[in-house]
Amino acid sequence: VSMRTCDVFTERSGVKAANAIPGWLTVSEEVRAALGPGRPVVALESTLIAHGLPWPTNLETARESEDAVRAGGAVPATIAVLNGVPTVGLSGPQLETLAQTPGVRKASRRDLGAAVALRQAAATTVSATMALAHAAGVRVFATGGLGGAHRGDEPFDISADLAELARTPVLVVCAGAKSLLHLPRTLELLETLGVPVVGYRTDAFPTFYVRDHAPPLPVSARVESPSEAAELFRAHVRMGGAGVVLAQPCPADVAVPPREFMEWLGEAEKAARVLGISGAEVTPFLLAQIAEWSGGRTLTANRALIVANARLAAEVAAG
Ligand code: PSU
Ligand code: MN
Repeated sequence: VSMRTCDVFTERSGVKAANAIPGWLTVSEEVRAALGPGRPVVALESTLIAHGLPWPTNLETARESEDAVRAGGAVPATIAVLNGVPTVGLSGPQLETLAQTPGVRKASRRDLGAAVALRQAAATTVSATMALAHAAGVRVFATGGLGGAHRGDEPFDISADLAELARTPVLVVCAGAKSLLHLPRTLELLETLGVPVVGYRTDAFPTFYVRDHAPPLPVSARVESPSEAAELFRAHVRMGGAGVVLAQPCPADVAVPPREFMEWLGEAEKAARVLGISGAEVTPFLLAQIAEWSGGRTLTANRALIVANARLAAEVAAG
């Protein structure tokens, strides 16, 4: 099976027809029409819409990302669970509803079955989006920043994104991992899990909307072009590997200076402790607090990097 699905990415042969899509998965007409003949498709996630960014920046970012994918020569496929139905390729109105509805579940990989059985709406994280993209035969996925190992030892918290990268052959284009994490630990875990961390025109692992981590963190490989990235991914999967991280630095003009960021993060972590925030709520809470304290600067950067990643992902998928 994995050899076959791999063909979608390697050849435009039409080997994998749309009818290989499982019955439990709803795939939009447009995405189906692209997947059939093997035209490039880029998956986009929905947690950053429902939980990562506030209204109306969330909807604007989602639309701009889809536009960026099209401009890069691919078809966008935003992924979520709608009333218990895993869906690849949200329509405009579906996207808008997701962006506006409060209380949508945040689903990582383990929550997908519950969302289906309980007929819930769920926004998918990187891990759940990878799982559904893979089921549809979509090989390339763009997001903002990966989850990873959180700072401190208590509460213990490691994102399901890392485990999913270890098992699911999807290329994840991102701005590295979120700057609010324990980044050296996150990178060590990715190595342990056999996940290549590839810098796009950089030797230093990008850290979300903060560009410069001191000291610089190493990537496991560097590529200079979308086609090199695609070739590395194909080689990795051919030899039995699964997920690959393609990390592109945040656009320099909007990146947040590290010193200021660390102050905001310290305050946000304090607030999280006082309020007893834990589990899946931690990341959205910290992002929202930091956005507030930064006067919206982190939102500008977050949006810009998501759109830039969508564009790059399209070029890789089309390449
Ligand atoms: N990128 C962003 N904003 C986000 C996310 C990514 O720019 O909110 C989301 C992704 O869905 C990622 C999740 O999987 O944050 C990580 O959540 P957690 O730390 O709970 O695993
Ligand atoms: Mn967690």
